[in-house]
Amino acid sequence: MAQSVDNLPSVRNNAPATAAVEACLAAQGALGADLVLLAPVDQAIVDVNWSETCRAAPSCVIQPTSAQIVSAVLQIIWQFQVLFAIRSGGHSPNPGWASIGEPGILLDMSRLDTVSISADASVVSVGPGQQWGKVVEALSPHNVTVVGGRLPSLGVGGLLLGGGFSFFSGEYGLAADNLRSAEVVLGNGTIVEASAQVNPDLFWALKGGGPNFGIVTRFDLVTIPIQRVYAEVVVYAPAETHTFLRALAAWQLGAGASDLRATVLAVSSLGGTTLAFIYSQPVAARPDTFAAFADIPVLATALPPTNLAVLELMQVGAGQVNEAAQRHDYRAVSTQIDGDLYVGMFDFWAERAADVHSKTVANQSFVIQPITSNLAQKGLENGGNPLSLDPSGMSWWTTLIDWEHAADDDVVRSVSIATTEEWKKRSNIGLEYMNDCSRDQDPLASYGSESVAKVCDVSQKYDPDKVFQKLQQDGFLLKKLGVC
Ligand SMILES: Cc1cc2nc3c(=O)[nH]c(=O)nc-3n(C[C@H](O)[C@H](O)[C@H](O)COP(=O)(O)OP(=O)(O)OC[C@H]3O[C@@H](n4cnc5c(N)ncnc54)[C@H](O)[C@@H]3O)c2cc1C
Ligand SMILES: *[C@@H]1O[C@H](CO)[C@@H](O)[C@H](O)[C@H]1NC(C)=O
Ligand SMILES: *[C@@H]1O[C@H](CO)[C@@H](O)[C@H](O)[C@H]1NC(C)=O
Ligand SMILES: *[C@@H]1O[C@H](CO)[C@@H](O)[C@H](O)[C@H]1NC(C)=O
Ligand SMILES: CC(=O)N[C@H]1CO[C@H](CO)[C@@H](O)[C@@H]1O
Repeated sequence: MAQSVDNLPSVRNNAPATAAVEACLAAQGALGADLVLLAPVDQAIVDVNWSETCRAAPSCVIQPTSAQIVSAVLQIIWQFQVLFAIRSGGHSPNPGWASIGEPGILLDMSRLDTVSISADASVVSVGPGQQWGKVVEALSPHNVTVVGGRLPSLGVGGLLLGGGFSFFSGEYGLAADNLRSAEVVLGNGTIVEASAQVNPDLFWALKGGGPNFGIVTRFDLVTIPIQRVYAEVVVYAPAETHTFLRALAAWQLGAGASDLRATVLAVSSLGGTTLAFIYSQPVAARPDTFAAFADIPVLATALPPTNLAVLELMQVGAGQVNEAAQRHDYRAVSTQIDGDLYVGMFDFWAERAADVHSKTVANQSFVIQPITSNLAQKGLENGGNPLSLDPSGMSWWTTLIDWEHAADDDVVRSVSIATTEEWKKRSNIGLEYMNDCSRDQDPLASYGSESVAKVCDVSQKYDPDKVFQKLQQDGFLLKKLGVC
């Protein structure tokens, strides 16, 4: 790195736009035109993103095929002092997290897409640019799966670095808690391993600390012995929303806390609630464990009771989500489990969501994710993680918004912001789950001062030049906390 640092003064004299073009040309000279795509880049590559809010055309797109190439790219980025962004699956709806315009370099990880299964199928090594559907599909013939994303198109890299909430997290913990090791390219280009044995502080920090320490080029995940599961999806009318929310809390405090094979995925909107019952093994009929919901009248059945492969379950989920190209945002807050609280907050939100819908045709929805106390326990058993979760059960709430026009961005987001602020006042739990956080939220700060201090130490130790704070364009970055 000494050589690059020597180069800095002359580079700094250049206008930033010129530096980015020069960095792109230098990268292309070193790595070839196959891996370094100069502007104007093919629109299809620019547009790999989930939300239109993140469309941006960079000075060049670099598509590394190995950790060594990522290392070379980071050295060029440092030498030319150019802004960059890292994109794995591109599902972050936050503008500038996994997208960047000119002047800037987009590191598109999509060609780091290995899925390599150990001989006994106990560990799968995955490239960050792979999608969870492909990982699950490859594991299926071995009768195992992984704790990973709930939709096929979700990226591996971003989801794991934010923690990762799966259908199986109640039983097995966060996706990141099931990491055995990872390969990381540090800011100075050095390639290191991280595991409980090697660089254990870095390993701990990767399990929810976000993009603050290095670029992860390989994740080794422990597999879990699940292949087929029970699922059923019902729809409740809007008039049943309060009954449903109270039943959800009762279930979370009762059978849902002890029967760890059971989980639910519920999306409530002004149009009613879609609820999936999921059991992590095949069974003949809806298990009694879901009895808390038995008395709610069903308006429609979206998926009759069935046993299906994990990938098929993910595909059912994809059918429920609006994956079409338009603007999206989501927002996170955590609370205690409390039916009255859920009902009060739903009403607070619904009034505002209806108002904005009538003005902008934005669709908003309201999701409460059940977090078992076992989930926190699994994290501790596996060496802990930066989220430092309260060991009592809780709920991770998120509001999702789909809308069409940039001119509506502020008014549409204002509903979620107002709801989050109100919910935070009524909540006993400060955690904001990174993967569900919006651009102005501060998930790292919500992990608590002890965690933040450790995360700061890791950043200082592995990225002393602060490459990921200074040159990474945006993201849930430690520098925003102003404490390190
Ligand atoms: C429809 C939908 C469904 C979702 N469902 C779930 C769910 O079931 N469970 C859940 O936990 N979350 C879920 N999420 C949230 C999801 O985890 C985040 O959007 C996550 O960022 C997606 O990962 P990605 O690889 O696509 O991220 P990207 O958008 O590519 O990146 C996100 C962030 O991570 C950084 N990053 C990405 N890869 C790397 C890397 N290799 N090294 C360093 N930094 C990197 C990026 O720079 C960026 O800051 C969902 C999101 C959507 C849109
Ligand atoms: C997977 O399970 C099926 C059905 O039980 C069985 O026939 C098959 O041999 C199993 N495959 C492996 C690789 O264990
Ligand atoms: C909102 O939902 C309606 C009904 O499902 C749909 O027709 C419309 O396209 C959605 N609008 C947006 C912006 O997602
Ligand atoms: C890169 O940074 C790491 C972490 O600070 C350090 O251990 C390593 O020696 C550095 N490598 C070089 C070549 O400077
Ligand atoms: C791969 C993918 O979904 N790309 C989409 C990204 O967003 C743009 C604009 O919304 C769409 O046109 C792309 O299809």
